[in-house]
Amino acid sequence: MTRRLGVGALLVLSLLGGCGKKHPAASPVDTGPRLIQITAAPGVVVRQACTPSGPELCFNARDDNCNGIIDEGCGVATGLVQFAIAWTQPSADVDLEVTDPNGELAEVGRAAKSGLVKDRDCPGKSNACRGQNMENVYLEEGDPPRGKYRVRVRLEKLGGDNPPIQVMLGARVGPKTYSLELVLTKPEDERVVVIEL
Ligand SMILES: [Ca+2]
Ligand SMILES: [Ca+2]
Repeated sequence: MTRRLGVGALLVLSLLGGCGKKHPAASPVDTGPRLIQITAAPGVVVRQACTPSGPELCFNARDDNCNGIIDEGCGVATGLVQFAIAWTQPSADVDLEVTDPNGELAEVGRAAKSGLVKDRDCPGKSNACRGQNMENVYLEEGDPPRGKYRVRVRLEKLGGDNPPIQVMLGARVGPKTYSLELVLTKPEDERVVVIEL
């Protein structure tokens, strides 16, 4: 814990210019969560700059209109921290597993101590997601713990669909969104992304 705080402080200092002098206190609007860095497995395409592609589309885990919110107006819950995945094959079972800086896994139906909760598990029993496969983990309330969020995207089973499975991973940190793309080719294939704030 001490080491993590130390590294975070160093990075923040370097972002501020790293001269080691005292800086004026940040204004209250600047105290929300901010991205420090994204560390992705090889093959994961990371887009840190949002490029608007038109009106917001539902259930694609993208901030299409770059307003800082993923899939707004679609009944998808969001918070100051959010991770979402989407894929188009109806039967493939892809899992989003997010572990917060405390080492706790966000699960459906139970908020972690950090406030992180998962609210969709697709394709779900009896086709509950109706072919709109999206999994969503978000901060229900409060200020998110700073540190490393480990995001694992894993292909559980193909369910009769043909590989490869292209997965869009969207991340929201405070007022900004980030887009990542990855490809899973066989069952138990997985990619890990670490998002530090
Ligand atoms: Ca949006
Ligand atoms: Ca969208």
